Amino acid sequence: MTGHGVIRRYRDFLPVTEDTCIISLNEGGTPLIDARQIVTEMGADFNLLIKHEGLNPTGSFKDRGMTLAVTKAVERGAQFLVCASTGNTSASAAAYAAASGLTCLVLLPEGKIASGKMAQALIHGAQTIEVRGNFDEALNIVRELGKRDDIEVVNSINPYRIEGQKTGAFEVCDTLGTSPDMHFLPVGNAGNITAYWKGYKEYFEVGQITKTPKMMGWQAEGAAPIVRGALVESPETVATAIRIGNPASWDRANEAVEQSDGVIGMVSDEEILDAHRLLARTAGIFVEPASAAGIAGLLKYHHESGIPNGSTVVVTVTGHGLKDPEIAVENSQAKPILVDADLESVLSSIGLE
Ligand code: AN7
Repeated sequence: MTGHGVIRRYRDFLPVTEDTCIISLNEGGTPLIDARQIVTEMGADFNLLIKHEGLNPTGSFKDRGMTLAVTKAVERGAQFLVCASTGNTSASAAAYAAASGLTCLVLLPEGKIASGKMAQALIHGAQTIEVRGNFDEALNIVRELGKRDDIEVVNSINPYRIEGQKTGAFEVCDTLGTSPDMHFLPVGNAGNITAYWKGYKEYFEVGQITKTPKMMGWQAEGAAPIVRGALVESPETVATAIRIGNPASWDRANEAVEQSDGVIGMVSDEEILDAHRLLARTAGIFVEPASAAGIAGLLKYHHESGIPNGSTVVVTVTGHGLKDPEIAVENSQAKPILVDADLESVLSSIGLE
């Protein structure tokens, strides 16, 4: 491994040359955190490791693909970066655009972006447009904009996004020294499940690993087109990041699941919020609701089908909890206690004398 960021680290697997000017914010290198407390809580017996992608520079996994998409946009001389987003792609695009000097335009579904993500688009100076419609409608407009030569679309319909994101799988294998048995993750536009599976397959082909994991993808019940096998016109879920009714990588998500002998399932908002709280309370890991869908899927799958004892299971949590502070305050089901500024008041407020 040489240098920082996923392009330098994995350049042999990526479409760059010695002359490529790399736009990086030192993304990647995120930890794989042992979360055995959750396994104990489940009454199960397997190895659980959480790949905390919220610890990327803009707080989500999107940075892995954005570094390459923006690097390649600069290389070919594009002037504008454009994306539709439920919030994290736009946050990442805005930051990498700022670092590269390109102009960024983001199209967001009105009123459905977590406040932290909106703050990111605005502070990085992206032209921020709210569309009276949902993500799928915004993406359709972006596809049209992408027909112009001066515009680079940086949604995951841009193949470089998937290429960059596959480095998540490389890192998991490099850290474990092998492939996990199962890999759980949330599914929205289905770019990440596509990317992880591509990464595992490439590592298998070069002999870096001798087996590949079952890919276990999870959608929210109100936005589960792949599970239902039908487009969802008006997707709804508390996990706004995965509020998507017509995923761009739909077919490739199905392929990943079929080829890996995995599963694509769905979880309710209640299950997502329970997992969001569980992860924070039991493992000390704070994620946004969409990221908790993978954990909710893990609990559901174990309950219904059982995870074999001794398996190694990785769950990618995709975005940081601070992206969506309002949901966290609400879902904590707790409130601060207000007291007078003296010792007795503090002690008595927690039942001590
Ligand atoms: C935290 O930012 O689609 O299945 O526009 O932000 O690869 O789409 C975000 C998706 C999971 C789903 N977790 O990943 C966007 C966007 C978080 C996310 C997903 C998203 P994909």
